[in-house]
Amino acid sequence: MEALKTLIQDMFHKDCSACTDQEVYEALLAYTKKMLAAKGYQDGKKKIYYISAEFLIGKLLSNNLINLGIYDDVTEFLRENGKSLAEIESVEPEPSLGNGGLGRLAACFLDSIATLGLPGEGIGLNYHLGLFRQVFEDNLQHEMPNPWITPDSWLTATDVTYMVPFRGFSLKSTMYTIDVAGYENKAIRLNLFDIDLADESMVHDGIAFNKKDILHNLTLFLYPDDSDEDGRKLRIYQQYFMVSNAAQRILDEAAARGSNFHDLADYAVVQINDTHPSMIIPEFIRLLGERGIAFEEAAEIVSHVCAYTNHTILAEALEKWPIQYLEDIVPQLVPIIRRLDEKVKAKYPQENLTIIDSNQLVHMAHMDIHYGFSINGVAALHTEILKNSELHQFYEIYPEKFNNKTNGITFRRWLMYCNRPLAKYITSLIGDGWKKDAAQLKQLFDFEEDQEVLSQLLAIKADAKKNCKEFIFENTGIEIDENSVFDIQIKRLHEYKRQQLNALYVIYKYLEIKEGRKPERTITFIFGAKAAPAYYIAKDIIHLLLTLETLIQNDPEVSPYMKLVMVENYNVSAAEKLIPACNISEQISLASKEASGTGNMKFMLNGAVTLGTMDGANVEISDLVGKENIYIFGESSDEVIRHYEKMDYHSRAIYESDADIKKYVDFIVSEPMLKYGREEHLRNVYNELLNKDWFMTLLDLKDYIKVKDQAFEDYEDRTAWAKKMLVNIAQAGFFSSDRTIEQYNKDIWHLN
Ligand code: 4GP
Repeated sequence: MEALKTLIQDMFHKDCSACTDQEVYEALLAYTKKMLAAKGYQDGKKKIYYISAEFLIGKLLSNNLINLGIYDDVTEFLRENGKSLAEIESVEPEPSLGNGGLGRLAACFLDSIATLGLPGEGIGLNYHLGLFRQVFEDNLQHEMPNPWITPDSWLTATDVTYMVPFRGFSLKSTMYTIDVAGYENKAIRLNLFDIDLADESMVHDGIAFNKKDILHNLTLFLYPDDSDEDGRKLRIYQQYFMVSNAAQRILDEAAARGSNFHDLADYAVVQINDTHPSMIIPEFIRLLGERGIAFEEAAEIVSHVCAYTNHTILAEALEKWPIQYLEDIVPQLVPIIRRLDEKVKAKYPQENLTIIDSNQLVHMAHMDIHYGFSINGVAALHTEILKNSELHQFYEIYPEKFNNKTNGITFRRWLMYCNRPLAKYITSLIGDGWKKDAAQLKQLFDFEEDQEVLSQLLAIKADAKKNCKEFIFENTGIEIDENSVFDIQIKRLHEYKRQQLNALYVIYKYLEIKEGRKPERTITFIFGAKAAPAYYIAKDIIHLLLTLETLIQNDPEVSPYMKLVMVENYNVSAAEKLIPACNISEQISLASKEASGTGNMKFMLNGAVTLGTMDGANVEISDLVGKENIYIFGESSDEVIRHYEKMDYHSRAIYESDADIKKYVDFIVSEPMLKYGREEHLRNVYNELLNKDWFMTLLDLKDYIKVKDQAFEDYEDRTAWAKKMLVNIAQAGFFSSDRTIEQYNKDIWHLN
């Protein structure tokens, strides 16, 4: 630590102990950046470019210290100087460059690519104000800008710049880099492109701004409101800016490594993360044209470079842009897309395979599938659904392109960092081979009957809950009982994820307590979720949850037995505090709708037991841990798909035929709720459940209540519960993103 000591002296002319937390943070930042740069970057002839609209990287300081192998030394050095790393970390702003699973997956993947020593980089945009910062006021969500770029940040400006042409003007870009450390390995880069004239001062009244002022607004926000035409067009500006920069950089780098472009596929592979980067396909063809390669060959080259990952079957995410928008914004791409479409139509005239449909909409995913060489889903069930229903027509013509890559998470952040006591304890039992070879966690099975180990697992969980209690108090002002069961649902707010189902359970429990049936142990229901600003019903569901929070808090008959807390501005840092403390992990999406989920994996790894539907990666979790170590409820995905096909699901019929369900749903707009909530918002949720309920909440409600009650009952047998925890941890190895990335490399990327 001598070097750090000297650096602090040089920077601030005083000892560490005399520095402020801000100063120590700045010194650690400089120190870590230097160490990362000194390690150099992974190199190789062929490189993976992971292009994504989101990279939800979280705070980086501790993670980098861990991956550099100096976390313990630095912690000790700080302690000697009267400082705590936890406090210094609170100075670090969290970049809000992502929305949810898609973005966090991209961040885990970068960690694993670096750790496995693969040549690669991430490419995205440098959003100055992130997604948004969530603020609760009057039990409603408000959105505020979420700035994160400070003079001392992980971003380093580079001299890489490109010109990106739009109709009527061009924009100059600058590339910024964030180094992502591999665990005990070199770093790779996350490259974020930006415009030079981004003007944060144009933002007013929360997150409103002039959507037409592209010269100044292009990189202000991730996912700007697309409820009007200007918003949708802004998204196209952003997407093209991202992929044109990416394509120019990839061609430059390939050329520098010796490519003549005809052999581009030997130098570069592009993973298109969801459909936001799809325009890279025509952009490559355009740029190859400028470099003397004719259309037919260029299309062929690109088809060997680009691979596409689908992250959801929800129509809203399978983007379809009016061709007129592309004419208005990137006219240079339109003749290329038309030619790509003509080639497809010449071979496959069916309407459901076209790139440009009869309504003049460009189907981005269709372009990816026709002109990419691989398409993968993100969990076994999801890939089967893609093959058998959602994208069946493509599977019929390109069966060889389809493959599954079940998601994973980096154990460096999601265990070694966020739950150090558990990580240490595991190492004391089985050594530290699991840090690089997660399958070794299975060795924990040797301790399944060991009472001492089981009680240690419970003790570590109890400590994590104490810490979490403090975090929750700081965040919400509510004091929770650390001995209560922590039941946690943290994820984007979306009707398909069914936070409303969980809310109906809370109502059921509230009414039970009111009627004198008290739970054996206090329950703490914990939520964290942001709703997209223009997704009104999602915001109404947040209002429902916050209203329940207030109602319970103000009801002395109920609050000793249950609490509901909704964490404000849920983000990666909050997840790191909540996940180690969780007892029951809520993964309750409507079967068939959650592509994979990755929160489910994080919870399992930290010894929570899943309560979920047979959806996404829950299916694989269930196969691994066995039915005794997971709580499964609800209709199967096959049945759900059949309901959609037959259009025979009517929530109102369930409501009318079941007095209990009616009672819970009616409670949403009852007098006690209206005392704390706003009728308009609560009634929206009520009406939605009764008249539409597109994600079949009421279908699964009874079974959910039954199985959840069973989980709470089982929790009381502490030894049996500890065994469930152990089995979940022992089987979590499969969900390491190192395993996922090895599979991407073996089946798709072929690096090294
Ligand atoms: C998410 C899916 O909803 C989630 O199931 C999956 O685990 C994650 O991608 C990573 O593959 N999708 C999104 C999105 O976040 O915006 O479509």
